[in-house]
Amino acid sequence: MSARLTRRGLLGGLAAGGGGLLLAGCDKIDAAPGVQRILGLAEPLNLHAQRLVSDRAALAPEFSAAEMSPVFRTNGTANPATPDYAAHVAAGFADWRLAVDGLVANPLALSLAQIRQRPRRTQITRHDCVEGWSAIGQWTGLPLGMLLREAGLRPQARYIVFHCADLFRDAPYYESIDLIDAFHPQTMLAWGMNGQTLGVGHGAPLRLRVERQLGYKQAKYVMRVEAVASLAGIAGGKGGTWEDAIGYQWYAGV
Ligand SMILES: Nc1nc2c(c(=O)[nH]1)N[C@H]1C(S)=C(S)[C@@H](COP(=O)(O)O)O[C@H]1N2
Ligand SMILES: [Mo]
Repeated sequence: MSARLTRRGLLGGLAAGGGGLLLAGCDKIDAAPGVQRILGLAEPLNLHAQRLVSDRAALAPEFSAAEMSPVFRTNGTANPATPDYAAHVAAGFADWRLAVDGLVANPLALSLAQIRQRPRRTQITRHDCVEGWSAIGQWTGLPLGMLLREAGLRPQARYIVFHCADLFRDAPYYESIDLIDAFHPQTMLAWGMNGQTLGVGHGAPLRLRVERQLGYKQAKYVMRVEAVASLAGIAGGKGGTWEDAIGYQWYAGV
């Protein structure tokens, strides 16, 4: 049975609750004689499930400096150009604050200087856009998990939503990820790119890097990080601007 389970099928079963997975197993072996037999079959299924869960924790490939793309194009918004954003650019983001709120014990409002003073991680990864281009670049930033631990997620929190400065069809661009990706060691709010301060084209002052997923998940111009229990009440309810607009997958694994 485990050999016939597709990745999607098993994850669906897990998402619906472990009970569904076990029940499916029990249905299959109902006729089999003896409890020994049931225990014997349950074990490989659990190992398989475990492997899929740890797969989500695997690192995205990292590259050497020599492999970096000479040109990393911009895509989507290259400048939010709202009066608010333009004022922040003019001031060098001196008065800008990142809001961390929603289902957190300690809401935060951090300056860019405070964010840059916190622990940082640097990684060289490949960005894959669904429109058919890729680029390898170096990102430096604050691991998102550290920020969330500082804010203290409430137990009801299940998703992290990123609210951006740019507008798409008059609504702010937004994206969201689950807590597995939020606490993944390579997931960060990047303020540096290719050894320089992150520029306007690539999402200044702060953009998400969630390295196991496609380009449109990499929210630029992040103004606010919100912890929520459900995505249903936010914008179109599908967890992101492109998910709402044209039905792109919410989980866009690469
Ligand atoms: N706020 C915001 N984030 C965004 C987008 C956007 O239009 N607005 N475009 C997305 C898409 S489709 C891609 S491929 C990447 C492009 O990032 P880059 O401009 O740094 O290459 O940003 C993603 N994040
Ligand atoms: Mo993209």
